[in-house]
Amino acid sequence: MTWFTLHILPLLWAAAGTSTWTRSSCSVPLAKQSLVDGIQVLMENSVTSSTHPNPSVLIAMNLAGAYNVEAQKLLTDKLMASDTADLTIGQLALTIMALNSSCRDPGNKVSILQRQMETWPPSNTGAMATLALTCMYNKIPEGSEEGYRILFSQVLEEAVKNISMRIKDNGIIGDIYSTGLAMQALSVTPKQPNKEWNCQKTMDTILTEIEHGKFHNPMSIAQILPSLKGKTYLDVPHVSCSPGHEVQPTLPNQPSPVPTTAPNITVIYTINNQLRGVELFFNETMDVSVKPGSVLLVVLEEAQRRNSMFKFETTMTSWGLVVSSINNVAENVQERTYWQFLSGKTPLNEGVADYKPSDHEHITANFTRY
Ligand code: B12
Repeated sequence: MTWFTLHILPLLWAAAGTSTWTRSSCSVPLAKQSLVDGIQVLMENSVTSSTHPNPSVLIAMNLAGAYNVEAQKLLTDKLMASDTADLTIGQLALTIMALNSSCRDPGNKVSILQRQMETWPPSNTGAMATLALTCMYNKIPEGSEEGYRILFSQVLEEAVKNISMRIKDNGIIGDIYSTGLAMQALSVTPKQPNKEWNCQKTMDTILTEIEHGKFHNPMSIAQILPSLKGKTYLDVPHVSCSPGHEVQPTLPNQPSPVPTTAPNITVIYTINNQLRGVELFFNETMDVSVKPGSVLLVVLEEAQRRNSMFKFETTMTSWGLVVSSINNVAENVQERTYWQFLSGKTPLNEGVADYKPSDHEHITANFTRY
């Protein structure tokens, strides 16, 4: 995605700029506040000493005002200690931003990032790019060469146009998991969206999705929470780090899942590779029986258990487990190949550890390019 942003944003963010259009304002209604508290607590409690430190979670926690101070400290310390050699350029940029949001000095991480950026081919689309461009646009000093401002203005306009095209009638921008960052972008950009944007409608639809349990993955929460709190990544330099209001909200008890005696469901699972090497072409299908409510990962495990051709490998990322290889055919960043998951012909909008297939659903893992 927007590597561009992820790198320059931590270096160049600035105070929110002057707006040249009237944006619609929005906020979480009081009656729905507990929903937002609920997902924040869920996100904060995902931070443990054994989990991989996620900088986006720390940024969200600090922008929202952390409840769990221990988790905040643990995450800050882990990110502080992280070895830059283990991080991609985007992860390094997010780590620097996260440390800044905790009022910690990222030290030599910034110069390492700067050096990496010199040989990094930027691609600049999407919400993060809009945030970074806005940040830089707001920093262009008065009296600097006009061409510079015009250039930024044009690129920003293009980026905002791309986001505007994705605004749906129910307020969702792209899909529910891209809406958080898109909201941030539209709420700071000096450029008017090409399509009218009703922020409250977006917020209300997202709150309904939260009510339906669609935001349980900590990373999905980290990307939506700032917008629900009226914050954006451009607010990071203004975060106050003095101890404050860390009182955990009292939340209604979550109903614990009742053990089910319902019969198993059948998921039709296909693995398909038509991309790599003649000897590796395959298209295999298996009916897999699992407990109702199982996530797709359980289907994959059961398929692997029954037939070695369905063997797969996973890699841990900020969003959780990615299926990186099936039947010895592995994703490859240089070749831009990956295993895409579909239900019927529709790509899934969640990963295998979150998506719950229904009875007789046909899931395909298709090796393809992005
Ligand atoms: C780029 C991207 C991809 C690329 C990543 C390859 C690469 N080297 O760049 C590709 C095309 C491979 C990809 C695949 C998928 N993606 Co994707 N992806 C993104 C995107 C646009 C940016 C991620 C990024 O670069 N972050 C910045 C870097 C610095 O952070 P990072 O943590 O190092 O990034 C890594 C993870 O994000 C990981 N990743 C990317 N997508 C996904 C999806 C899942 C489920 C997991 C666990 C990890 C993961 O790959 C990145 C590079 O290693 C995000 C959008 C977003 N809002 O985050 C969607 C996003 C994370 N992807 C999403 C989805 C659904 C998928 C797929 C499941 C789609 C599908 N139908 O198959 C698959 C994964 C399938 C699998 N094999 O397990 C959703 C996740 C929503 C959710 N609730 O889980 C997002 C939020 C898009 C959206 N709005 O719907 N993705």
